[in-house]
Amino acid sequence: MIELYGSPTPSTHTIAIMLEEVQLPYSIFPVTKENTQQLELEFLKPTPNRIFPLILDREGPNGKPIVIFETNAILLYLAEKSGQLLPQETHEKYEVLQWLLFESSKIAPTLGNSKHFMYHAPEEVPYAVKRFNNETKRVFGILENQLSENEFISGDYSIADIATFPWIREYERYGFTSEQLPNISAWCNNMEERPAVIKGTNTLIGMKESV
Ligand SMILES: N[C@@H](CCC(=O)N[C@@H](CS)C(=O)NCC(=O)O)C(=O)O
Repeated sequence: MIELYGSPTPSTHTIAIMLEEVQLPYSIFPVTKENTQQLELEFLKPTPNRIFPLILDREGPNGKPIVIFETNAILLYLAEKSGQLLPQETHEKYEVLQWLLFESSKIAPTLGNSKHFMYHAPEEVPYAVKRFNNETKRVFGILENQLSENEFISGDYSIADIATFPWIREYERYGFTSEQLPNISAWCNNMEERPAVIKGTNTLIGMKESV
């Protein structure tokens, strides 16, 4: 049984969707401001970064439990464990890996900062809003172009789609319309029809976003 710890952020949605796709049994443990101290005692000491999501697989490699943080490290672990959603062939595998790393190094930090300065910052910082909004526009442009000739981000449906979708499906929050992003919006519609995406997304509804 895999234990998923997190709150309803894009990254935790990614892991819930992946667990649904590969059909590994799991339970979700909501992380709240109130229970982080207890979690700290149980897990956070052995992990150098106090961030979520994280998973605990009690039946890890060689029967030994394993704790993993960083969304895309968790995706890679689950892809390897299940033998699904990451191609075996080297060219195809690295195509997927480059988009997976693009998600963690560019998409999530850019959109996360953009959202923060637009909606949550305690003071207005026009330069930061402009900088991250410009970069957000560039990120959406890259994906719109990539999806113009591809049904999925890289070859067949893969962990690159699962990592990217929970961020990109919120395109309206960044000021875009579906008419401006026809390829992204078609890809989002396609993703939203997948039973695992529906289930993985719904399973976090009602949970507090609290860390
Ligand atoms: N690169 C990390 C980012 C995770 C992250 O920033 N998590 C936030 C919630 S969205 C968090 O746990 N923040 C708590 C803290 O910083 O103490 C990943 O993809 O897992």
